Amino acid sequence: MNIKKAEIVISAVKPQQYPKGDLPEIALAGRSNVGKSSFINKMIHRKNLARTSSKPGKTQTLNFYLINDQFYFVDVPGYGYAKVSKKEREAWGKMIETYLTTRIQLKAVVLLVDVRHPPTKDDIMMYEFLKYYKMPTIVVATKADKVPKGKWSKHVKIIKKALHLHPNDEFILFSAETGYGKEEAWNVLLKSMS
Ligand SMILES: Nc1nc2c(ncn2[C@@H]2O[C@H](COP(=O)(O)OP(=O)(O)OP(=O)(O)O)[C@@H](O)[C@H]2O)c(=O)[nH]1
Ligand SMILES: [Mg+2]
Repeated sequence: MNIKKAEIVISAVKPQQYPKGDLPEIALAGRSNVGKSSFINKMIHRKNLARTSSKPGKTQTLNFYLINDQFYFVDVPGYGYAKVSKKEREAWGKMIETYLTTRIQLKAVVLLVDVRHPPTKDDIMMYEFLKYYKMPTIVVATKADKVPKGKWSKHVKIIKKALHLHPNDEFILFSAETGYGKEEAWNVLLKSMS
């Protein structure tokens, strides 16, 4: 995929702020700090267009990144970040739910999980939520560089089993550090938008 142009269009908190038009959108969901913003940056080979941080809770709004004037990556705030108030958490939950359940332009959700660990309760809940709404989901197990190659298949098996991965859903092993899985991810993303 040749990226000629990538720009942030809006950080939205409510539907009136979502971009107009009917370009397809791919949303990134997952636990705080799992690597959603890093995934976007790696895919479009930009160092820091989507702001990343070693501190969880960096992304707090729905950030719409327009790629090649063709489609949007939508960076969604991560869940499972302890250091926010209950009220804040509820507000984020509503914002995310509204977007995921009402946005017609949304073609698929990339659900990122950490390949090092079994999915958390929140990961499983998120996946079930997406399946309840019949949302095409691409599970990306990221940070593959942090697990020795010989152990990849064992970790992958555990994740697929814990999620009860739906047969129609794609699963991709990925690393934002090395770029492993990037080409496969592009193939799957383009297919989901076609
Ligand atoms: N080694 C390694 N580190 C990664 C990878 N992906 C992300 N990271 C690191 O993990 C940390 C969190 O990455 P982010 O991309 O900011 O995570 P996020 O999911 O956007 O986090 P929030 O915006 O807080 O929800 C950063 O320090 C990244 O450098 C990966 O594939 N490999
Ligand atoms: Mg982020």
